[in-house]
Amino acid sequence: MACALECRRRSSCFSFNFAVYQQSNGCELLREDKYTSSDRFEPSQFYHHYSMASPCEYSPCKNGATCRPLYGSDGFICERSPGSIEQGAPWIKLNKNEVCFGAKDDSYGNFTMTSTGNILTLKLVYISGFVTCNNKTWPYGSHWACRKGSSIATLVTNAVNRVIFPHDYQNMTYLLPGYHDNSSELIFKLLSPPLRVAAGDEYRIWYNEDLVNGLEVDNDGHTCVDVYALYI
Ligand SMILES: [Ca+2]
Ligand SMILES: [Ca+2]
Repeated sequence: MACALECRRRSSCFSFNFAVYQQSNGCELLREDKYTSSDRFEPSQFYHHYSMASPCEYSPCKNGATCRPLYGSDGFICERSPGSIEQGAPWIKLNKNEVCFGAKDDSYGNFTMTSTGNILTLKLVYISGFVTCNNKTWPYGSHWACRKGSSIATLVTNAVNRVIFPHDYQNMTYLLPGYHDNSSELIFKLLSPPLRVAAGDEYRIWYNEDLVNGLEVDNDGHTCVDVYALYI
């Protein structure tokens, strides 16, 4: 019906109300839906409420995370807290061979975007290896950080080494809620607005000290990963 088509055409429409009695003004397009405004979602005798179809109908999120629909890709994300992602779909794998990054001598790992569009976040899935910021200490090394128990030192930049993830990078290691130095994966916080990318664009995974040319002579190791993007 016309109201549904109108909502589908507009990226700002996430659901709509349709009047039960035609003497009122029919179609009301809404910028929110029952997932983003569940507190305001209540029965009405004057309107029927319609949502765009979404995987959130099937409650894919666990551990109390909130499901947010991604209508453009028929996907979803599970938010632990605003912007902090525990899970999402559909993840698009970007690399064919594993991507390895080192801790010194500008040994970043690179990958390219597979299609043009807007991405919300990236996921790095650990395969093998370790990195360390000090090879004199034992035991040393972790998947993503300086040493065991320290904050995350793994960054993603574009092809001219501007840091894209984390979005609030300040030339140092950082905390990523829900993840730690030896997590089996890292999902970066959501970008707002999403990042426009083109097929073939190069991006790089860097170790923080290697990017900023900090004290890297005593660094060591490589970490190898698979890289996934969440297109909106
Ligand atoms: Ca060092
Ligand atoms: Ca360097």
